[in-house]
Amino acid sequence: MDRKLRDLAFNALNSFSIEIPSWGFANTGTRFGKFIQPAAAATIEEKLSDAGQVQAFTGVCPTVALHVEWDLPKGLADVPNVAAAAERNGVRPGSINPNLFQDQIYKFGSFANPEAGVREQALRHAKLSVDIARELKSRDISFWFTDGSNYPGTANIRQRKKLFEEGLLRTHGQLQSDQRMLVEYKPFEPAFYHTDIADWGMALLFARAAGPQAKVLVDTGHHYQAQNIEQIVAWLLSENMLGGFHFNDRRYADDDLTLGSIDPYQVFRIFHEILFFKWETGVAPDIAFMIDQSHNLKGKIEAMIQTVTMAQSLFARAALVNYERLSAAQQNCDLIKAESCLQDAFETDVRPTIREWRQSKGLPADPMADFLSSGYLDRVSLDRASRNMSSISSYA
Ligand code: RM4
Ligand code: MN
Ligand code: MN
Repeated sequence: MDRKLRDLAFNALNSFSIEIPSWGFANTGTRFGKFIQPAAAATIEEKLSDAGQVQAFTGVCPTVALHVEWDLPKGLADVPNVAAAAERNGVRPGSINPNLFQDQIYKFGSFANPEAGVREQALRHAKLSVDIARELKSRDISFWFTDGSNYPGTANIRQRKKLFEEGLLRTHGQLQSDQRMLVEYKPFEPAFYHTDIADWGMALLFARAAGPQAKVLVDTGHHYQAQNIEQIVAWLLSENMLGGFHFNDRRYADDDLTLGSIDPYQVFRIFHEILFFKWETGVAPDIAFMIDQSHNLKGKIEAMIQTVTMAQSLFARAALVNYERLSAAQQNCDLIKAESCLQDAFETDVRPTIREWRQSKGLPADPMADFLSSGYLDRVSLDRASRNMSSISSYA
């Protein structure tokens, strides 16, 4: 790789970090069952310890996303322990994820539940999530709602839209000036007829209605098969409404597979839109890169290291696009030249450069190999195996 490309890749790598989710280290499964892994984390201490390993070996995951119900079941009372455990393990609490879907009362929705009492409880949980975020010094509160219905005619869609506007507006009013509300969308599952926040347009309208600190969160697995995700990204960037990502790969639905395992070019195109925007406008957009994956069969920490290193590689490659050349080719409608700007960058082998970058930061050149030979997995498997085998009930 020539000097200029190497510098571009180094700059990109210097600016890149990605948040990992606590729930990615726990035993997870499908609605048909769960395969237990001896090394999976069950407590928040264990999840943060595993996340600390990913950070120690890759150096680009300083923060961990937390799910209130699973990681802070006692609410604010859990904050000191979580903060201390994060510090002990060399990571910081990241985005705070309310859980407005698991409690029995949410059978017919949370913010849009027809019953006022349930809506109040949901709003109290949203407020608690904002308070937890403040105490943990986390900026982003990331809202994903399962609200929707399973059969035509069973829900008043317009009324529910209004209830969401009210709930989000009220929750936005509780944010500190430096906090952000991220609104995530998903077309279906668990609701199978209509979902109240089904796509990026709905999330955008809700975020606008909520207030200036609300932005849209794009989970790459939350789209229909043929949807052009990078176009959504480009539109949200141009509207200054792109708040963050939940990255994962998919083949069929919300599969939560390892990033880049199915379609690395898709992820590359998303990174390209972001970097192209930055080059063209001179503005570095404030976007939280986060992973939202659930590795049911692969080892959790290994899958996370695989994800993080793939994300780094795709981001570095996206930074190699020759924007001057691309802009000129687009302007001249030179299709072959324009397209090849993306393809040339995508096909560049950045692996030696990434190894060099890691060594320059005192990180292992091959994080996976070093992690696997560190003995950590054997140690935690021994500690956790018997408990894991006898507890197959909790989701995370
Ligand atoms: C959902 C969605 C949320 C995540 C949960 C666990 O499908 O992606 O972001 O918190 O899964
Ligand atoms: Mn998500
Ligand atoms: Mn999802």
